[in-house]
Amino acid sequence: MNLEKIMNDLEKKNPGQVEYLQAVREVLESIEEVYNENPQFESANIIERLIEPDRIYTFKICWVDDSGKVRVNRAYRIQFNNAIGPYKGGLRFHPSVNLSILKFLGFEQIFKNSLTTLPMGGAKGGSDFDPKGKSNAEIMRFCQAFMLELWKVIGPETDVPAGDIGVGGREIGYLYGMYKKLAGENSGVLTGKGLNWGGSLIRPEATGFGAVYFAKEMLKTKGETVEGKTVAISGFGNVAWGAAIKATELGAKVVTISGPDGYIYDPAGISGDKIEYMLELRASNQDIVKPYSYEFPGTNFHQGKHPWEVKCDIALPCATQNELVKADAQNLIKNGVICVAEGANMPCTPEAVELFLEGKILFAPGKAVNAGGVATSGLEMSQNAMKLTWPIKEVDDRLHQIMQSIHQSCVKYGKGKDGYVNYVKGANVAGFLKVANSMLDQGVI
Ligand code: NDP
Ligand code: 2IT
Repeated sequence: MNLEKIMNDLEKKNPGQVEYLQAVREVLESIEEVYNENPQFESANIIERLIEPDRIYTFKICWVDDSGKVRVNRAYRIQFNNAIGPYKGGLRFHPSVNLSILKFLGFEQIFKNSLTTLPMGGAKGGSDFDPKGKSNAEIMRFCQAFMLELWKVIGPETDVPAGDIGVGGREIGYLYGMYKKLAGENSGVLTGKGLNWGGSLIRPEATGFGAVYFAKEMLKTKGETVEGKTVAISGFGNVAWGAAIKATELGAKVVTISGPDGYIYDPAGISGDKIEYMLELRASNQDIVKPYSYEFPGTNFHQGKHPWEVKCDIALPCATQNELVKADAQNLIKNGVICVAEGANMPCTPEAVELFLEGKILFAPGKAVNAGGVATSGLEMSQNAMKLTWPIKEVDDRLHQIMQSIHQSCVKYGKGKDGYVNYVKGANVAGFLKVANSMLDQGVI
């Protein structure tokens, strides 16, 4: 593999798409060795076929705000690769959304979904719509307008969207309602649905639960447990709150959460009623982080700072891409961090990842750690297809098993001669091999 040539060509074709280029480089560096050992991949030009999405839909969303003003947003759906199953991946509503961010997410999703053991291809979509400060009625009108376009290109056997940043249960409800009306069928085309209308138990908390299950497996390789550990978490969204609940349940103390404007440090631990309080604020679209520091005495809000300056044993970045930079990694290492598990997609910059790997810290990438979310989406699809609802225990047991299986795959392909597991390499190689071999089996299409 001529990695630099591939990257140069990709950059020429996709100028300025920094996040996308970052995600591709990471995967190619990891798989270079296994790729070179298997000349059949090169003969079938697998890399070039993998780094070009199958198709990208771009569309305009027009909607009317509460003051009667007509607003216009840009939206996308990227169907990246369906070698192992229908396209599958979330929708992100955030003002930063652009083609580079969605391509990086769609590309990562191919390998993540491959790791889950379930038959799902990779996709991502979303819009530069900013849900912050919008009324419930505005959110509904936007979601309906979004689906007026999207419904034409999705379906339960073709492409199954879900949530991501800015898209949770409420948005999935509005999107699903409109899909059903337009398509005239009720086959569960979105995942993350409400429990009364086809959703799966555990899906809302699955990404965070799965991340903690994965961290538990990582710690086990060092004879350690989650119990008694201090945990720093960033964000307080879908992923972060599930992780906070599960880490607390397993006996750890969660001491931070964050938003874009800073973080909260709560030395007494963020659990129980405190999580309930934040979920209530979140449900009514209110700011969470600052009010928390007023509500609970003994806690501090650190304006403009990252939580990674706090001493912790386990760090779970659960907010957004490239939020944990080199200086943060240096702080964490200096303070004796044992395990860094990415709850978000690509939250650590390449420089930060390099420091963790050099320092032989237990470090695992989002595509392995947060795969429990999409895996449980896959379980929701299975339940919809069977017209059944599994009890909590069944879904949770399956999620647990899937996270253990992903961990085993990472160890299988990432363990070095010195015994240190490079989870980045392990996840990328395991995810890649299944997809590449499926592409070989199915010919040039
Ligand atoms: P949410 O929108 O529910 O939460 C995102 C959280 O991150 C919010 O607390 C938000 O704060 C905070 N945040 C956003 N931007 C920044 C920033 N620049 N700096 C600090 N904090 C920020 O999203 P999710 O929890 O769903 O997603 C979080 C991450 O997890 C993303 O990377 C996503 O791709 C990934 N992921 C999500 C899955 C899912 O099932 N939802 C599955 C797998 C991965 P505020 O609300 O104040 O803006
Ligand atoms: O990044 C992700 O894996 C998600 N946002 C969840 C995707 C899904 O289809 O459940």
